[in-house]
Amino acid sequence: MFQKILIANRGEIALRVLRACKELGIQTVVVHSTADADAMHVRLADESVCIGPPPSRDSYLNIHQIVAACEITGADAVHPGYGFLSENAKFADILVAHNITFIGPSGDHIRIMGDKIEAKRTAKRLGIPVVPGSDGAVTDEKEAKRIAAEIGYPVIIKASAGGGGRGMKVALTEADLDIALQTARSEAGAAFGDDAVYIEKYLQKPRHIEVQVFGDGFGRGVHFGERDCSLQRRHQKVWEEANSPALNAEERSRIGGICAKAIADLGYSGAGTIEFLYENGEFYFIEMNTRLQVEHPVTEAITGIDLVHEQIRVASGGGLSVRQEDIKFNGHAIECRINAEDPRTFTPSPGTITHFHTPGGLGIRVDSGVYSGYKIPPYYDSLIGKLIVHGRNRVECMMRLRRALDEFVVDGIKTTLPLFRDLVGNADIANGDYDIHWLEKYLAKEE
Ligand code: MV4
Repeated sequence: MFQKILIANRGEIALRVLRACKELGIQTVVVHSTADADAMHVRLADESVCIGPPPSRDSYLNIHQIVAACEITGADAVHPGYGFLSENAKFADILVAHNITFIGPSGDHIRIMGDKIEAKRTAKRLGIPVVPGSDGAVTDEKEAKRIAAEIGYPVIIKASAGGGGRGMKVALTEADLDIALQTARSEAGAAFGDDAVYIEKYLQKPRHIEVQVFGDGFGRGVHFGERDCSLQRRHQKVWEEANSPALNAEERSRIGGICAKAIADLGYSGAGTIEFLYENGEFYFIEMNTRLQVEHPVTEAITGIDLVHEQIRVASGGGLSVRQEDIKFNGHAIECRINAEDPRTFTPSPGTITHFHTPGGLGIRVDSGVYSGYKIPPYYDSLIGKLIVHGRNRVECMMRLRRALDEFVVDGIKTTLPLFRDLVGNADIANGDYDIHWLEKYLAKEE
């Protein structure tokens, strides 16, 4: 097991990883920018190293500074959290070259999944169902037309270096295709320095359902069920739940089994998330994330398994603490992302939190790095906390969520709490009847 882990992140996820390290008896080091000297992760860690000025590229993204912080403190492993360097293959490789363990998959697996064409090709080879479309990159307009005619309109053109919704263009008919292809390629070239694009059938009303997987580092793979992340705005998830209200146990076990086998065959190590669009009872792979995700606590709530413990165990060579048959799905969990933002426009609202009071009681978890008197710096993302609620079933979970939202107090700044108080009273949400466009339509109506 590791002696000392360096946490290369900030905010609630840095605290989340700190807690796991403390439980495992592992010493902790955090890094921080000058803007985060008063942050909770700095206060709770055994040691801290200031690695640079506020902008992320000079601090939390500065590989040399982070490697130096490892050398100075004698850390033998790095947990990257999510965002920042968590899916940076070069960072993973550099750590390995310095004899420091990256708590995550190999640089090569990160690289494959970061290239969306390569990721899709790999998924298909491993038996994961993918969205019908081109076999690889498409450059030629004639070829694009041939593929589009074959799969049928509408089609979507995506950047291979994109992901998370960046660099996509929809063509409703053949008349739109040339322009869509040209714009997608030139935008991809400008944004990512790589103009490779691919074509897919455009699914019009899917849900976003993702499967939590783990490779144990010894060629075995397991799944921890799925999360439904359809409630999002501009590709930012707002509300996530497990299980998906759209799936039954048979569908869960079928898609989970396919993913677990793929992870085993790939020889993948650590936590991963395989993202699907789900429409008319079918799953279509879109991307794989090679990190722990923001919404991992809903999976922890229904499985009772600490996913950060598992990440650390696997990275240290100790394998997983559970086999597939030990993983049971109990009840229902919902996560609300509390952002320091206007609840309608989502404009960031940094500043001082004058009063912060979190809800409690059975089935309630709050993961947050803020406190009363904390001043939110304007340099980073606006997530200030996550409310995760668990119940024996979805109805109980929703009742408990409504009550928890009533107890939650965040004064001094605007937050997305009022949006969640509206959503828990909405009939479609109560019925689990929503797709990836539901929230944006709802917000447009409420203007
Ligand atoms: C799609 C799609 C429809 N059809 N692909 C957006 C984020 C990126 N991960 C993939 N995305 C989409 N890919 C096909 N073939 C619709 C989206 C999409 C979306 C996906 C998941 C969650 C929210 C979304 C919002 C708009 C579009």
